[in-house]
Amino acid sequence: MALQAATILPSTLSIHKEGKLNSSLKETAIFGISVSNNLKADFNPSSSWNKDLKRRLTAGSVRAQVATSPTVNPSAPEEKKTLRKGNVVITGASSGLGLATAKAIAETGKWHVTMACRNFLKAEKAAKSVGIAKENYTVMHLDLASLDSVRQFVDTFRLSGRPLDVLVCNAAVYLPTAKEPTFTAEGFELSVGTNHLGHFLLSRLLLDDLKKSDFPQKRLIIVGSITGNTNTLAGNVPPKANLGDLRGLAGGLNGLDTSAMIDGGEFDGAKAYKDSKVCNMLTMQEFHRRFHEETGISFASLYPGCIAETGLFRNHIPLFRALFPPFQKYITKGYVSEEEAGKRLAQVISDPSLSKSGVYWSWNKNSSSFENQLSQEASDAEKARKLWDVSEKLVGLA
Ligand code: LMG
Ligand code: NDP
Ligand code: PMR
Repeated sequence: MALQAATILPSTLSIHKEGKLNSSLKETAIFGISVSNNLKADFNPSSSWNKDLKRRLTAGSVRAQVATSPTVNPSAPEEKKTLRKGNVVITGASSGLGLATAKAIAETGKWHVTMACRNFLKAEKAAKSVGIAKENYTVMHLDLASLDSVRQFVDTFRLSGRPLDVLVCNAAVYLPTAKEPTFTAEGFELSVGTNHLGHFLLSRLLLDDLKKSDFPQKRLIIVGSITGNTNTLAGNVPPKANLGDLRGLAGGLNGLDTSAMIDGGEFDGAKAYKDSKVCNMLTMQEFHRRFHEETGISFASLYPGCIAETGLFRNHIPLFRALFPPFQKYITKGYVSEEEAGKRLAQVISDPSLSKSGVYWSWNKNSSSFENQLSQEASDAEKARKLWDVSEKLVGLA
């Protein structure tokens, strides 16, 4: 531990001296709420909901359901956009950021949240404990550490008949004290397998569903982090993220005939997590390049702030868990509460002013959002393309 401290401190202090973290970045103010979302209609789970909606719209019977918006003229084409709740799927909504986001977005009354979770009971209890109204959420089973489970989730979601308007890839595991790698059902190292590969397959499969949605603002959000970005102080705390030439990933991350690490190096749980976050941010940009223009879907990533008390740190040593929150609150001042972080992610889901595609959002001390810059590696287009190709093969899409 003393050695660890000795290796961390000099590098963090020298980075700090550069003192230019995020300072040159453009800020974007947060504006009000969605106009089109003001309209409310109950969800109709028939597969022909879309046609039904249009029929009711033209018949004018929709007026009965839109008491909150008396100015609507159903025959005006621009008002035809949305007369129903938005539907968002959030992975890992059973704790931390995912749960806080589910609560924040459900509370608007304009969204139905599908909580895609590996522990059904835990998720149900969590939703109840934070007071999400029954009609505003559904728990559906999803274990990202199994590609079969990902495919099953997609099938179940489709059977539900719900449209998909926004997908949030939020779930993650962090194994900082693991000495040996552990693996997903398909034998991929667990952190990259869960955080990146599971989400990669999920979002590739659900892209079709997003395309079909008639919602005015369709989004695919993949949660990133500052610790994967080596252009920041936090990203320079060892071990640093580095995907190298992806040789370990190309070999299947199985720890047998190839390394369990993306870059082919020795296993390091903290590095595997940070590498997985780089993959998340690269994947978002590759989606943007391939699909934004064609589909109109907005692709985004974000760093919501340091939510130092979530379950993410459950595998860290007790001393770390005790000191990390005060360290972030009083020394780095990077701390945010789960509630605040949930509101931030909820903005990326639904705020019209955060609809730009290809953006990595962050928030400043006044909680104003801005378009942040990614590190060189996390914005490397060639690496993103290669990551996409290798990941496609691993999850059986190519
Ligand atoms: C490591 O453990 C794992 O071993 C490794 O495998 C990997 O998982 C890695 O990145 C993940 O984590 C974490 C270990 C690293 O952290 C701890 O064990 C936390 C306990 C540290 C105990 C030190 C007590 C010192 C008291 C300081 C009081 C402030 C609270 C500090 C909380 C630190 C939490 C991160 O070990 C360290 O991180 C070493 C930390 C060394 C103390 C740092 C003191 C803060 C200095 C901040 C400098 C910022 C610049 C300010 C400049 C001011 C100049 C005057
Ligand atoms: P939590 O541990 O509280 O939440 C993680 C969620 O992921 C949990 O709901 C967990 O389920 C779920 N999960 C883990 N493995 C799987 C799996 N195999 N299948 C399905 N779900 C799974 O952590 P946070 O809320 O902090 O993390 C949420 C996101 O925020 C992550 O992407 C993380 O990288 C990111 N982030 C967090 C920061 C922080 O400071 N905490 C900072 C920056 C980014 P279960 O409840 O069953 O364990
Ligand atoms: Mg970090 C501005 C400084 C800052 C911020 C915003 C974070 C965020 N961290 C900062 C600085 C430092 N951290 C410094 C100076 C140190 C050395 C003392 C430090 C240490 C540290 C550790 C040991 N920090 C950590 C750890 C973890 O185990 C966490 C981690 O890396 O998980 C991968 C972590 C984090 N610091 C953050 C954030 C957001 C994390 C949580 C991980 C994440 O979600 O990406």
